[in-house]
Amino acid sequence: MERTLILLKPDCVERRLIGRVISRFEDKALTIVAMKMMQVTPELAKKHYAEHVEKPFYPALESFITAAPIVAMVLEGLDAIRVVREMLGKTNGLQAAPGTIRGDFSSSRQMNLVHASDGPEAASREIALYFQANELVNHAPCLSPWFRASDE
Ligand code: FUP
Repeated sequence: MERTLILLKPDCVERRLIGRVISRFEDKALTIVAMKMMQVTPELAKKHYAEHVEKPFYPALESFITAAPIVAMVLEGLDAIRVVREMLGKTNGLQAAPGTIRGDFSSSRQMNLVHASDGPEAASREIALYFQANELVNHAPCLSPWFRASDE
């Protein structure tokens, strides 16, 4: 099982797309193990986007990600990091394939609705940025036997 950090960004919250995006993850049998609504501070934004802080687009990115509440979530599932990234589609909504979340709802490079960790190291680092260990729930969903075989 893998865990990945998801942010429903300010554009997702303001456009009232929270429910529709979460439904896609539930439909795919990903398990929500943590979720909260919060406001990203400039300090947290700089930690989250540490690799981009020196880039020319960073000030605009920080303004955007701190402009309205977000919903932070941890999703769990087999191969969850790759599966969720593929569900989001390419970073730029104009290039994301139809059928992906960004491809269906975003027409922007910056306002691409959802963040998802891009690898295991990023997932561990990002989950720790947004959640305390005791905020992650451990449970075995009762429908699991109907989503995949026991040896998968
Ligand atoms: P992703 O891994 O898909 O979240 O994308 P990146 O790590 O490449 O970029 C992080 C965020 O910066 C993306 F959500 C989009 C945003 N961005 C801009 O706003 N302008 C740019 O020129 C490039 C990226």
